[in-house]
Order: sequence, then C-alpha cells, then structure tokens
Amino acid sequence: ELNYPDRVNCAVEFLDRWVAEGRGEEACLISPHETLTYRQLQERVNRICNVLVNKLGFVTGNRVLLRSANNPMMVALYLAVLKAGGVVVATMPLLRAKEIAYPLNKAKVTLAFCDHRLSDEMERARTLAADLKHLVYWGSGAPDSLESLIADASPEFQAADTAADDVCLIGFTSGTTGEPKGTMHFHRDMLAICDGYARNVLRAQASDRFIGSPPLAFTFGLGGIVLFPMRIGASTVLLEKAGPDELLDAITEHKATVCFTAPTAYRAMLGKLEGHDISSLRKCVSAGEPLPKATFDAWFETTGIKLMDGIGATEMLHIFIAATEDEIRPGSTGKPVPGYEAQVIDLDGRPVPPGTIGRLAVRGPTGCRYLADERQRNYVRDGWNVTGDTYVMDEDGYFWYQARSDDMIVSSGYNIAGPEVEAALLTHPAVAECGVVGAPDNGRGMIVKAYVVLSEGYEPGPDLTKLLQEHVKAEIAPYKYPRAIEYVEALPRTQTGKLQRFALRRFAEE
Ligand code: 3SK
Repeated sequence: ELNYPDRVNCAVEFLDRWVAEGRGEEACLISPHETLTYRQLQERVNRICNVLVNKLGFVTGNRVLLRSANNPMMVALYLAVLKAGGVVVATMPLLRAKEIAYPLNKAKVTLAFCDHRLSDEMERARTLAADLKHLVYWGSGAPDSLESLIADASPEFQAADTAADDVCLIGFTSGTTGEPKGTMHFHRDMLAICDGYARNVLRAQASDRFIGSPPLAFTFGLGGIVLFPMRIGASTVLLEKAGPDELLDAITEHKATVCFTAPTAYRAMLGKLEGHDISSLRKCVSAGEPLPKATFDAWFETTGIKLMDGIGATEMLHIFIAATEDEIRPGSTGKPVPGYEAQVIDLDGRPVPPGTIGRLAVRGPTGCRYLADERQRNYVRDGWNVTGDTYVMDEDGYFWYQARSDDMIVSSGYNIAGPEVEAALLTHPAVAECGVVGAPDNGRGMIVKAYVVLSEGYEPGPDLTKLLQEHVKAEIAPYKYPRAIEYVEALPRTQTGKLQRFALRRFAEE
C-alpha cells in the first residue's frame, strides 16, 4: 500500500483528485475569516503556481520559504509550491530575524512568501539572506501583494511532473539540541505518513472535521491539520491562535471530530471545559511530548475518549509508533505504525532483550536525510534511524517511553528518567505543569530537581514541597523523588510546545 508510482506529485493526490472525482464543492479549509471548498482551494493554488512560474522566475526545484500562522493562504502556498515542483521551507511565525535567516541561508532560498503582519522580522532577515531574490507579502493590500498578483493569473495549472523521490519539503528541527537541522522529505513521504498512520492507526473518515494547534511549519501540524484530512477528503479547521481557549471555542463552533495537539494542551483544556460543548470530538491525538498517564486518565474520565499517544520526529516526518484505540495500553506509546519497524538498542547498536532499557531505533518508508549536516551519520546507522529517545519494549512488542537519552538523571548511581518523575508529580492536583532535570550535587553527583507551575488556588512553600515529595514517593520508587522543588510561573518551551529541558538544566546548574 505504501508503494507509489515513480512519477507522482503529492499536491495532485491531496487536492486535484477530489475535484476530479466530483467532490470539489465540499468544504476543505475552514477558518474564522474564510471557508474554502476543494475547488476554491484548487483555483487559488493554480493561480499561485502561475504567479510563481510566470512572474517570479520560479523553476522546478527552487526552495521557497513560507512564513505565517495557520491560515488558508499558508495552506494554498504550501500546496502551490509542491504542485509547481518546488521545495517548501516553512518557518514558525514567532521566529526572530536571525532564526529566519538561518534556514534562508542554509537552504539557499530564492523566494519567500510572508504574511504582512510578520513583516518586521522578515525585513530584517532579508538583509541577512544572500540568495533571496523575491519576497512577496500577502494581506497588505499593496499593489505588489500576493492577492494583487494572483488576481489576473489563470486558475488553470498543469502540475509539475515530479518523481516520487524528488525532495518537496525541508522541515527544520526546533533546535532543542543545538543548531536546527534541515530534514528533507520526498513527495512519496508526504503520502506515506497519511497511508501509514492516518489510514491504519487513526482511521479517520471523509466525514471527519480536523482541528489542532501545532504550527504548519512543524510537521506534526502539517500532517495532522492539513495532509491527513486532505488525503481522505475531509475538512479541517485552521486557527492562527490555538491556545486551550481558542481550541475549545473552535471545537464547539465547528463541531470538530479529530483533534491534534500536545499533552499540555489537553491538560489545560480540562480546566476550561465549562461553557463548551466538545461532544463532537471522537479522536484525540497527543504527540510532540510524552503523554503522562495522569493526563490520559483525566481526559478519559471527563470525555470518554482515549487519547491516542504517538511519537514522531521531524526527521521521520511524522508519527512512527502509536496504537489504534482498541490496542491502547495507557502509559505505553504503542507499537510501530504499519510500514515501520522499531527496536531498542544498546550503545553498540545491538538490539536488547524485551524489558531492557536502551535507545529507540526505527526504519520505514520515511527517514532522516539532513541537508548538508555532519550529524546525519549519528542519526542514521546501518539503515536504522537512531532517535534521541530512551525506551523499553515489553514482551508484547509495546514500546514504553523512558526519557530523551540526555534526560536521564544519574543520582547516587541510580538512573532516573525525568519524565517518569514528571508523570508522578502531575497526578497531584496542585501541579499544573512541571519539568524535572538533574541539578549538580556534591554528595550525589546529581539530584532530581522539579520545576513546578502550580494549579490555581495553591500556594508555594515548604509544606507543599514536603507534600509533593511524599506524593512522588508513594507513586514511584522513593529514591526517584525530587529532592529540590522550585515553583515557577511558566516553563521554558520551544515554539512547538516542547519543554526545553536544556534550559531547565542550565537554571539548575546556576
Ligand atoms: O513527536 C514529535 O516531536 C513529532 C515530530 C514531528 C512530527 C510528528 C511528531 C509527533
């Protein structure tokens, strides 16, 4: 099923085929400002393709930077670049000039499109980008805006004849472990993540309405909010701002049925449900961060829906371990998505027996291809993608997350996984969010230190610290309890919502 013809353009599969099959009048993109049917989206995409080729000197293979929050124009641009045979380089809306200039230069981007509301940093980035020839804004109302350019362009366009393994996307990692890496993905990869995960594990249908919070520049958001719905001819809700309040409002208003967001967002939504009707939801995917069992349990008790945990990576394009709803084992990430194989390996790269902790390695239809980066040889070894995650596989082939490999805390000779302590803390109602890292200690080498954001109504202090420490000792092996707890207003997170443990480690070292 994951075999594709040698020549395939994924934009045709996501968009044109539905119009050709007579489903052009069905809703595709829904946003607070506009709703586009598949046919309307196709027309916009074709006009942009004609602008690219006829007015901006674009040729097949050019790399095009896109900079916007999640909205219909961003999706139209993504698809247009793919359909014209280009390579999308998408960036998070909140990036600063230097962070935008990095992918511009690394990927030798010649053309960029940007929402005019994000022009300040883009203009500064432009001065740092030697290869950038054209920068087009939309939403500005100016005579040279994208809307003006497409107004008189033809609504017809013949898709570029691309090979299944032509690069079509360079996704940059969020840089949790150093300089961002550009990961290259093919047209066939974009289809494979849909046909592997979305069809076989998520099992969504054309009647579903998707919604979610991750930015489209993060491949978790691209897949969950755009590619999966469009691969099955469903509709999707695009939100420029998608905090827990906006997500709840939009689920209620648009009767969304499939939600993609991070575990922290599910947890935050639980505290804000009053006045919202989210009974339309039938599938909720949690990824981007490990799903604490306490969050799984609380969501299930309140909504009756089992959160579908999954682990993915920008290197792999999307989720490669997960479980169908009937196979979920709370606390476990699941089994390899059909098409993928996974194993736990030791430091020499040899598979370890079930029940043994080690590094997660995976291979399948997608895989890591860094753009000009020495780190490629660390990530791909003997054909296996060696992720930075520590896992245990059980006798039944289920994979249980332990920690990022660099999140293990060695304290008095004990190996303690920070996320396990976080999961234990989160079962106490006082804890809204937390991050656990190792802090240097003369006697023990390291001690377990927790940074805690308190729920409303709780006051920090030594009594609460003692209470939380006792709570953890009762939940997991007592030697794992946090010997130090610091109360903070918020935790440092990347723009994709991941906890920046390296930043916490730095605080802990101070
Ligand atoms: O877990 C992640 O970080 C991830 C990355 C890319 C795509 C999908 C996911 C879940």
